[in-house]
Amino acid sequence: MNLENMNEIKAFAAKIRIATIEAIHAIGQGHIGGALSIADVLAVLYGREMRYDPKNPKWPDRDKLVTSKGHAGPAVYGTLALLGFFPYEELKTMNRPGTNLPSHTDRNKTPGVDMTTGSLGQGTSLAAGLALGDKLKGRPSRTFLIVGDGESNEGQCWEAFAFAAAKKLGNLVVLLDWNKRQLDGYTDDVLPMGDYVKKFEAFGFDTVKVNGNDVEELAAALERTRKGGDKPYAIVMDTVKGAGVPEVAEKKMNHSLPVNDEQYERWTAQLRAEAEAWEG
Ligand SMILES: Cc1ncc(C[n+]2csc(CCOP(=O)(O)OP(=O)(O)O)c2C)c(N)n1
Repeated sequence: MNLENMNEIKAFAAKIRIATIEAIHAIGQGHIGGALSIADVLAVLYGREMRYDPKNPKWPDRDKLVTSKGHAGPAVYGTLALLGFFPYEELKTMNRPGTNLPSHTDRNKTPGVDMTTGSLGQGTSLAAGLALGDKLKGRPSRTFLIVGDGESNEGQCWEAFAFAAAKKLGNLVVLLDWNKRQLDGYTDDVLPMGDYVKKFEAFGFDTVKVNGNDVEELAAALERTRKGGDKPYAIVMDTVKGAGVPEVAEKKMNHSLPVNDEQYERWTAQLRAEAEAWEG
């Protein structure tokens, strides 16, 4: 996809949210908050930033996405279905016996998923390994790593970040989903992490903070990372858990919620109207 027009990317983000709700509604409940918060970055990544081929998901020179907060699978699946990696109807099988779409992302099951994740923290090391491997092989590929703020409580993340800086992985972009909430409350109550920008800078990253639900800001920040170089990049995304569906965003505990038929109809109708408005 090559969406240069921001309105098209906003429409794509609305469609990713619809597809996310589609998958969660079909099984009745799911990780909706942290899936919706990354819909905008997924729209920018797959809409204009990443190189990939839905017909050849294992193309070695593709860019890779590691969704280390693997429970955000519904948003990743929604994106990949919209791009034609697998049929859209398959979204309705998510988390059911025999599905190719388990609740957490799995590279052995889903075309387009580049890394298996779900045990928080581990995806950060895996992404650093992917980026190092591509660098050693001289590939043009870049690796994009989405990490949750609750997830960043895991010590393994910071070991991986130190490693990425030491190995000069300018082909690695960490996207921290700073949505302030985790499974059981606010990240600042569970284990406050302080100033992420200062932390990443201290770890040797080229760092910027953006509104992570604003596709223009995300696109500009991601464009800057194209130059590669000797430093890995960190984009601290100030987001809202549940962004795009006010009823979800307003609920304090919105990590995993049921979605009933009435909510499904109302939320997707609203998002469809938004997508149509952006598409003019
Ligand atoms: C190692 C590990 N511990 C605990 C869990 C259970 N768990 C799943 S999601 C989650 C909260 C994650 O919070 P955050 O990274 O902020 O994700 P978001 O709020 O963006 O969904 C927890 C504790 C897990 N998947 N892995």
